Amino acid sequence: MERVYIGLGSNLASPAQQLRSALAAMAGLPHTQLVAQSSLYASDPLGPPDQPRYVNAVAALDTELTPLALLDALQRIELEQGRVRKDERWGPRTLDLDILLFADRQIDEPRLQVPHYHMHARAFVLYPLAEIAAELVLPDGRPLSQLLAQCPYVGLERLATQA
Ligand code: ROI
Repeated sequence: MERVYIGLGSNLASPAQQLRSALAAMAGLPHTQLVAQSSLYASDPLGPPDQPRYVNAVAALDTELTPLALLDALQRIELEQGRVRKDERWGPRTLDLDILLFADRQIDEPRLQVPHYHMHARAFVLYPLAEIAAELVLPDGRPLSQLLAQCPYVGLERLATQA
């Protein structure tokens, strides 16, 4: 089993419900256990500002799937929940499931880069992640606490509703 962290995001079609459905779907993946989930957070959109606020969360899975098999499974969940890939860069989306970390692996393949390129400076990733893995150290040796210290808690709001 390897510990994997998944970033969840949505800003269309009942975002909180999208995340709840995705968490349930991930919990049902073969050879995989959902071991922790953060609170849901409302977050200001990164990218074009003329789109709704996002709801974000992070989940921890233990899995025996390979990274690409897990990626396939997550993309299937995105599609099953109605995701349509649009051309607009950084536009709104019904559901994003990103592999943030896969144990301490560093993966650089055309379909998959891990750690996720943009996780290091995104409050809507780092703060939910810290909720479920405060002591985490990234594959390059940087502690999560160091990334948090450099990433202000701005545009982010922890929601009372539980995932
Ligand atoms: N902005 C926020 N706040 N949350 C996201 O999950 C998110 N995802 C994206 C882009 C469009 C970059 N902006 C986001 O893919």
